[in-house]
Amino acid sequence: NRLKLSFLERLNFAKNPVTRRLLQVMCDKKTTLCVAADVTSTTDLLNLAEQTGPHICLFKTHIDIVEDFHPNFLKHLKEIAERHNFIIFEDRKFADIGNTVQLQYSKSMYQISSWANLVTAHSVMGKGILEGIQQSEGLKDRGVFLLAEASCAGSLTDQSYVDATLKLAKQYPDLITGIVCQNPLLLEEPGVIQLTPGVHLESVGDRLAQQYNSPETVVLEKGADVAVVGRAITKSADPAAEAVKYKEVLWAAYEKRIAS
Ligand code: 5IU
Repeated sequence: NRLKLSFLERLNFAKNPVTRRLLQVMCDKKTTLCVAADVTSTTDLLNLAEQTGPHICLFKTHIDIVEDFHPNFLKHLKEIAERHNFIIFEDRKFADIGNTVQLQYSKSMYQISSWANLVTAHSVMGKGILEGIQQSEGLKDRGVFLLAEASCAGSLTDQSYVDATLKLAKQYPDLITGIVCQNPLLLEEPGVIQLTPGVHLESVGDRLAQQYNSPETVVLEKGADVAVVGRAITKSADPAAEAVKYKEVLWAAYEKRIAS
């Protein structure tokens, strides 16, 4: 069962190249922290990447909330990612037919496929989305996190949706990096990563239905491999110090999990 294996042991099971790179980064930097960079200016994005970079494995963007986007900005982000050894992850949540997703992924001013090694996709539309991503132009090494469950209250996903999502993921082992979910589910494949958002040390939620668990809870009870932390870090007075705090609590919980 994946929950008892070390990330290094799991590396050999991973079929997707970005998953292998991610597991290697996690081991090398001793971090399972993904920062959710929900900020709206390129300056704030680059500052956050610079400050949290040494402590994260994934830098998760929502490029369509950036108000002053310019393609030149991506050069800077990629340079920071290389220097601090983290992976850029655009949380695009693709949810259209394959042909449209292909255009959204590789065209527009964002050209996501040219700079983000990882993206998210909804499973609701079936295999077309995954085929569309797989067959697009762009970076050779690419991976998809498929959404099975959400952290927010009132989400419409039920057990049959979750089961169907896992079944779909299993059909694309070369493309799927992981599943976004809130429970250990039936996800037993050691080569697939569980990504879990909704993590905060101090708060239990926000005013728009977001729900939080502690880092220990998501790793030890909910099965998270990588934890997504947004405002707990981005809104803090010292994002770097806060990232260190989350990294350490998360890593200690992971070590406890594989030792127990
Ligand atoms: N996110 C969630 N919950 C989900 C999914 C994605 O919070 O179920 I799927 C995203 C949204 C945001 C980040 O970019 O993760 C969490 O940010 P906060 O830690 O600030 O709530």
